Formats: sequence, structure tokens, C-alpha cells
Amino acid sequence: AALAGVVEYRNVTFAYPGAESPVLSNISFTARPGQTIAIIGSTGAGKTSLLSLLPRLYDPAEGQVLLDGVPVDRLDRAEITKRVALVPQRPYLFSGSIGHNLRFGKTEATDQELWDALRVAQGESFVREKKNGLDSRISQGGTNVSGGQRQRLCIARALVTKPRVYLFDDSFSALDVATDARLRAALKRTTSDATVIIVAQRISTITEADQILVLDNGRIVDRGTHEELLETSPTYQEIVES
Ligand code: M5T
Ligand code: MG
Repeated sequence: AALAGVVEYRNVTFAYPGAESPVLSNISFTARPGQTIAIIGSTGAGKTSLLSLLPRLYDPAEGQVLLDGVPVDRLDRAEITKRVALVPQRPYLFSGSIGHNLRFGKTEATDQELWDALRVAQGESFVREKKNGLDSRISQGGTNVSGGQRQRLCIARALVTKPRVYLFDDSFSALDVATDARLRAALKRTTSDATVIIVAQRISTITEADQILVLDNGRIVDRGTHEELLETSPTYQEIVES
């Protein structure tokens, strides 16, 4: 299908503007609809930078990032936004109601769509417990919700847009292990034909990924399933043991 959501990075090298050395070198991988690709690696390895190239927060110096076979620099930005949802590492809530925050990517979404997204994101009960539900106010920067609630609201916000591709940058780190597991199981059910790329710190978040990319110093040093990497990748073993 033409709008399937196939993501391909082809020999991508990237340096931040003004920086001397690249933060990503020769990155190649493909993520297909129905798949979950996980990216793991120590702090500063380049995980956030890698994700940022698909929605074109930056463009690579060399190589190509393709969406459904088309280099993203040839796509309309609105087209990319419609198909790709990035849940950033520091998700942002602005002052306004919860509903207003959830409709950020799709202003015409119905209340039902918001509740459906909240249910998947494990945010339904804490929003229901608030006196004003979806009309409850969030203060500037989301300071009146917890870190885990903020993560779940931002995941729900992404779900509302029903994208073809989800990019989760460390989006489950503030959740306890049980909530993390429930959320990902619900996500898998509702996004079963979407392409999912997950950056994670916690190994339990990614053990079921179809492929795990081990990023070290801007390079993919190993790739495989959890079981394969346990056998073959010293870098992965170090992360598992840390
Ligand atoms: C990789 C540098 C950063 C690091 C390298 C976001 C950002 C990063 N960097 C910049 O110079 N400018 C920027 O705007 O790039 O950083 P990362 O991609 O953020 O790494 P990570 O996501 O794997 O790390 P973490 O801590 O989120 O696990 O040298 O200084
Ligand atoms: Mg990061």
C-alpha cells in the first residue's frame, strides 16, 4: 500500500549545525508496518538525534531518510506530521484543559476519540477521577500532573492522530513496570498495523521488539532480537547488567 508507513534510514550521517563531529554515523535500518523496532544505548549515544530526523527536526548531512520509499525532504511537512507522531523525551503540556492538550494534533477529535486514546495510554482513570474530566485544567508546562501522568497524556495525544508511524522517545520511563507493560500491550493491540519505533532505557520495555538496534557513540554496533543480542552483543549484555 502506498501510505503504509515504511521507515527506512539509508547510510545516514548527521552532525548538529556548527558541530565538528557527527553524532550519527552510517545508520541503516528499516521499520515496517506491524513491527516494533527498539533503540537502546547509553546516554548521549544519539537515540533522540536519530528519531529527530524522521519528522525533519533536522536533516542528515549524508544518506537518506525515507517514508514509504520517498525521501522525507521531498515530502510536505504537513504530510509527515499526518503520518508520523513523535512523543518527545520531554513531552510538553501547555496551559489549558486536558481535552485541549489531547486535541493538539487533531482539533476536530471527538470526546469519544480522546477517551479511547486515554484508555490505551492507561490515562483513563486518573482523568475520570478529576472533577472536570477532560475539561480539567493543566497548568503551564504541566506542573500539576505527575511525570507518569504527563507521559500518558502525551502518548494519548499521539494516539488521537492515528498516525502510521509512532516514535516513542523514552516515553515509558516514568511509569512503573506494571503500567508500562499494560500500556504497551494495549498499544500493540490498537496499533498492530502501525510502525513503532521505541527508544527505551529499561530492557523490560523492549524485550518483545521485533528488532533491537544497539546504538553506541552514534553507530549501530549490533542488532537483533533480545535473545540474539544476549548471545552475541557484549554492548547489549553490559546494558542488561547495568
Ligand atoms: C547525542 C548532542 C548531545 C550528544 C549527542 C538533542 C541534542 C543532542 N546533542 C546536541 O549537540 N544538540 C541537541 O540538540 O548529540 O545526543 P542524544 O541524541 O540526545 O542522545 P540520547 O538520546 O541517546 O541520550 P539520552 O540521554 O536521552 O539517553 O553528544 O550532546
Ligand atoms: Mg535522548
